[in-house]
Amino acid sequence: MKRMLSGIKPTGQLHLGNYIGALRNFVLSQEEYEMIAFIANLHCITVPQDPKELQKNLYDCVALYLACGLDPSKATIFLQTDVMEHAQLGYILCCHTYMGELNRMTQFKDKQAKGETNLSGGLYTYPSLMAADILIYDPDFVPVGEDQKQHVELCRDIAIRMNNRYGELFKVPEPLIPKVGARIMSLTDPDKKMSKSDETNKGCIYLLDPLNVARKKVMSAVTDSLANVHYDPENQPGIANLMQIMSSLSNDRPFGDIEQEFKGKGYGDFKKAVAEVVCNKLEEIQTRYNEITNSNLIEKTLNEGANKARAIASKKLDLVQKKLGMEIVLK
Ligand code: ATP
Ligand code: LTN
Repeated sequence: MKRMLSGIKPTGQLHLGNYIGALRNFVLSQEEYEMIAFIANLHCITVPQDPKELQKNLYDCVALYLACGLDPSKATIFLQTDVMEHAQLGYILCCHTYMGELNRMTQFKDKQAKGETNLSGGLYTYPSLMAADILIYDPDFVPVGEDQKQHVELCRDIAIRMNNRYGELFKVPEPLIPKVGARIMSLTDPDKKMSKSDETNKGCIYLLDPLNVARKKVMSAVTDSLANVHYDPENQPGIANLMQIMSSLSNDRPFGDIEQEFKGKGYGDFKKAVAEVVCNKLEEIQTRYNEITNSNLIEKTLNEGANKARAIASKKLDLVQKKLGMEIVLK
């Protein structure tokens, strides 16, 4: 069985972009692949966090993994900090990553360009830790949204470099980017990606938003004056974004089919239909979330997940350290 691995940072509340671009695909993949899904709680402290808020986000993130349909009997679900091998391999990979490569990573460059001061060393070297998260499990595929493609490509380069230098160490994984929904845009500014760090909160639909709030956000989404429900991301980015949301949440319904249904109808009718699809999905997720938070499923899932993950990760770390000559091999 082919293996898949991915993670999400609990830096804030999970939103519809995280669901459509990543989480939904983890859930679909668990049927066909051996799915490993972790919570990247080391990555989130690369920027300052309020400890109380982080704790709440962390808990919700695990609960939402399960509420969105990840099944602990099929997928391995765990916290990054429960498998310490990630950080150790992260350091080793950091020593095999060039500063020139890290300088090219857009996530760091964007923050620097915005003039943000006191950026941490952890933020700078984060792609090496992400490479370790992946390579320590030898996955075949890494399902992520568009913004993470560059990091998975760097991970491949590090794997190839180390395989060439030390002999076969790592499988070289492929990023898996969904055809529709890899970059869900903000509802208030369809040129910007839907993001946890949305200052107004109006452009971002959180998975735990009350349904009336989510409905209002969709109804106020920025569109255009062309009055035509047509898939044209360049000239009608707002409408294209709503079509992507509708399509992904209704079993990848074809755009042509959506265009046909709303031919000659106003944007009001279209938005109402999108809001309906979004609210139905949120309601399903939130009902399950409430059941999970009232059970002991989270603790059990994380304990079992960490044990399974540790067994794989410790073998790989051992192999890497041996191949690099870092361990004493008794004669
Ligand atoms: P944010 O920018 O919203 O804080 P992020 O991309 O920095 O989020 P994560 O929350 O860890 O970090 O992302 C988890 C997964 O969700 C990644 O695979 C990422 O590519 C995907 N993702 C994040 N935002 C979107 C979006 N707007 N559309 C599609 N996929 C997304
Ligand atoms: N960098 C990712 C989260 C992440 C990840 C990973 C994704 C950390 N480690 C390994 C896939 C595989 C993000 O910011 N979204």
